Amino acid sequence: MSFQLPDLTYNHDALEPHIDSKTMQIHHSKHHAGYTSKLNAAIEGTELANKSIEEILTTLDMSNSAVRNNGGGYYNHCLFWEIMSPNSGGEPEGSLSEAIKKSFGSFDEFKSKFSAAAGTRFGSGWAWLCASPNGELDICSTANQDNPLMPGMCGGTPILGIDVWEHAYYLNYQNRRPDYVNAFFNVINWDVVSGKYESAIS
Ligand code: MN3
Repeated sequence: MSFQLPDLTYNHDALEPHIDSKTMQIHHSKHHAGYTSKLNAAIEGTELANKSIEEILTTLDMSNSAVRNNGGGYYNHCLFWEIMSPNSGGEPEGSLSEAIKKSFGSFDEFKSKFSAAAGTRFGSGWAWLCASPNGELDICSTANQDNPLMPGMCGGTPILGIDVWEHAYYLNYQNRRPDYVNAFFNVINWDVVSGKYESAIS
């Protein structure tokens, strides 16, 4: 079995002006495709070849840098494409909205903390919103292509993540990472994130 690069469910230009078409095209068809093929090469013929990506990451030998970097890159980008869509943004509803209020005080407070995590990650990495089985939410960030599923990371199930590698925003935003993070909030598909929250706590 090998991992496949997932198709985007929207066009490359669908997230404009927040994320530009050229960035989406290169990010998906070059970067994510590269992680996918390198992950497949790294697990071929090993005991990892028949495992799900979640199993691979939660039981990862962190010294296996090929699987750590490319398995993380594969999983992280799959989640990233999924939690964005055109005509979205705004705020979540229902139980996720309640959980955000309970864990952070308000949506604005959550946005501020998440943006700070994304803005202060030095170099390349990701910021995450994670859910614990008891319903609590937490924000963290990871370096490179690490993620919360890996041993020793911040823990919980990632339900929202933002890629803050320069390849995710540099064509349009150059050094202005905070502007990119702010724009990201206009393309978050909260229905998808809410679905991930429900799955993580049930
Ligand atoms: Mn990326």
